[in-house]
Amino acid sequence: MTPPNTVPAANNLEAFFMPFTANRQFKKNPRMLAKAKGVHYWTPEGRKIIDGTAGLWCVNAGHGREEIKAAIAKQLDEMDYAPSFQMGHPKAFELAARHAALLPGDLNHAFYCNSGSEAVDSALKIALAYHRANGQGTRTRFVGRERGYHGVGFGGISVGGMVNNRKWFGAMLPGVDHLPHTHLPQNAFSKGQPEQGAELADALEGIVNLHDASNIAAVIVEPCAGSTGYLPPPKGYLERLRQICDKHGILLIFDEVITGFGRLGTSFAAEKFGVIPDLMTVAKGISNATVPMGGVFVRKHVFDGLMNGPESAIDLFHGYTYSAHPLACAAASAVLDIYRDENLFERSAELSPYWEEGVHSLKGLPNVVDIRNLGLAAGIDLAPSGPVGTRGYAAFTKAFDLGLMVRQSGDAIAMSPPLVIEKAQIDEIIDITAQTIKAVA
Ligand code: PXG
Repeated sequence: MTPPNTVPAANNLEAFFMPFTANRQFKKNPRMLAKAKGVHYWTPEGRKIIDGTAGLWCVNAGHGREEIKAAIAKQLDEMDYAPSFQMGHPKAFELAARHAALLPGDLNHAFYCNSGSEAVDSALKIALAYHRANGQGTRTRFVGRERGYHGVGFGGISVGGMVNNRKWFGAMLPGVDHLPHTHLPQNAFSKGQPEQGAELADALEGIVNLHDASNIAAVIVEPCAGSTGYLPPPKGYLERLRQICDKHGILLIFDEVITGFGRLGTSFAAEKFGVIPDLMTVAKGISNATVPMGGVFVRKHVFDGLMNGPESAIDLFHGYTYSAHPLACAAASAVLDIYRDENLFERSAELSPYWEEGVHSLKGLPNVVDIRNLGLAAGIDLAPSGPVGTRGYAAFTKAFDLGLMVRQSGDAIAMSPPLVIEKAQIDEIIDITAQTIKAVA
């Protein structure tokens, strides 16, 4: 008898329950990717697609990097897996020291996990534990922001601000408030950071007045919101948020899952804006998406605050089987070499003006109602053509047909190419985007 797992099923798309996908629609007309190298994907039929989004904002150093492949293979030969609970392996400590050296300010301790969602839930838990360990156990509330995306764990959707990611799932964390989002119509077509809106941070004072600071643990924001169409922070906004948090002893968490590792032309958004959060969540570019990895970077006072108990007591009752997985650590270390040796963060900064000029050249095309950019990423809002997302989806599929990968969020499209992109390839992305926008008019 043939064992069931040897039955060929190469063309059966049914069994895979696809995430964040219209499963039935996709399976009728699939968009498959079979190969990737540099800034390109290829479909199984051999059609070449330029990767305008670095996968899902994660392949910052480009696809198929031999150095990362070699590092993972070497690690796999030496040791496939080692636990990180009450024991360790050298690569984890080496990686954490390298991250600490790269991070701004005194963000000098690294907790590792496997995704951005885990990073966010870990950061929220570290914030709670920190306050409790410091005699402020009443600080249990969180503040997120409308249009924020912090992954899909229950913590992340509770502080997140995307209605579709929340409305299906009923019970969430109790005690969460949201700041207003920063997407203001008067800032339309701003190049880089918009002028208006720093005062939106003051809404935090209102939340403090409502609950009292003694009940609030932390505020979490993306320094530049990614998933809801790319929303750069208004000038002065993050600085003001930092000030208000300091005034009230509230921890500030920057979710840098997208902005970390070079997207804004600096190591992290914290460096770009000169605003140091108490905790920072990362994923994606940390391993160039080769092996899943996420992390929470914490400042000295937060780490020290959790070291108050007896030396023999576990400091934080939290962690994952795959925290600091050796393959992820090997990959992440090799990625840091590439970022350094190829100056990719500087490269991202140098290319940003060219990118800015390119994306803003799309102004005036049919239905383009806003264009935003910062670093090597951009969001373009299209006027709706019916139910929300209809034109956005049409643009996403049209771009794919024309050989370009973009991301869609409602009727916005977002782009974030690998940092190794060449100017001529930026031209190609802009050209196909223009054709796409005209085609969906
Ligand atoms: N925080 C932020 C800021 C993110 O952008 C997560 C947390 C969650 O990471 P994981 O690894 O759990 O997915 C993210 C993820 C898109 C898109 O198209 C964005 C993400 C994921 C998938 C698609 O905008 N961001």
